[in-house]
Amino acid sequence: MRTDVSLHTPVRPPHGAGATAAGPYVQLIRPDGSRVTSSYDHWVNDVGPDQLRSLYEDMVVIRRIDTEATALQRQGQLGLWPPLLGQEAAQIGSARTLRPSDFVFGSYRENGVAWCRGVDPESLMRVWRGNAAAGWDPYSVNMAPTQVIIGAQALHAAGYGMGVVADGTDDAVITYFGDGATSQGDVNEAMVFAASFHTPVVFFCSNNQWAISEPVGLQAQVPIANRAPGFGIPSVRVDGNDVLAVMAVTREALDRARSGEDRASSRP
Ligand SMILES: Cc1ncc(C[n+]2csc(CCOP(=O)(O)OP(=O)(O)O)c2C)c(N)n1
Ligand SMILES: [Mg+2]
Repeated sequence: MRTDVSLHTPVRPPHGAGATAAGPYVQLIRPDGSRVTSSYDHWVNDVGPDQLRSLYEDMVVIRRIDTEATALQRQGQLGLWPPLLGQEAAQIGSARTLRPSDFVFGSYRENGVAWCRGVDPESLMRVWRGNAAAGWDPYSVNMAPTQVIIGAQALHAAGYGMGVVADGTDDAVITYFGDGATSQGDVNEAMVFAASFHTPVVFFCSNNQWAISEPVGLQAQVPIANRAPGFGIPSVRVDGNDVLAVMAVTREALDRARSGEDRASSRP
């Protein structure tokens, strides 16, 4: 299958390395900074000290931008700002695996991803000040504008993925959405289409444990990553505080998406 779900847990897992009450997850760096040996190591063998420093720099920069924008919102300079505090590693680790020709469909919270695509800080805030319908030109950075309709961007990704198949390129598509969004019809419909048409779409669920005031446990009786296999989409849970682990699982998912291995296969 050419689609994937990455579920990450930005809230520090409470039950020790490698597992929470909801089951196992991928982790390459423990909270104390020590390295965990994992079957995912080969996906990040090439990541040396320079790239690790660069990933850290990205996370520091977007936290600074996020802090400033949150302050501007509190001062009334922005009408709204969706903070990404705690989701830095998930956004940077995944976005830094993408090629420029890949296409991103994010929610309203993927400002760190947009930063990695080359969007400047002022442009990240334009929409939230009410100055523009889109903060950036989607085709100059290959990332769709901010999406506030919960889950709608997953459908756009599935459609774009069908276009990639028609074009016959090895580009990949990634769509980001929250834990709450997985209960929306749009996300479920997107997975049906993405799986049925063998599209190169990676579904990245940023599980920050809450959909406004609703905890994830109210809407999901199983780990959210377990929903994907029901659509025929392989899935993995990963520690969203671990930039290296997020990079590893996203590389694996993108590689599967690009490979085209399912395109020639017969359908049921
Ligand atoms: C279709 C739709 N329904 C309801 C809302 C109102 N709404 C805004 S944010 C949000 C919660 C989304 O939670 P989640 O998907 O977990 O994303 P998070 O904000 O945690 O990143 C809701 C219901 C909306 N924007 N769009
Ligand atoms: Mg959420």
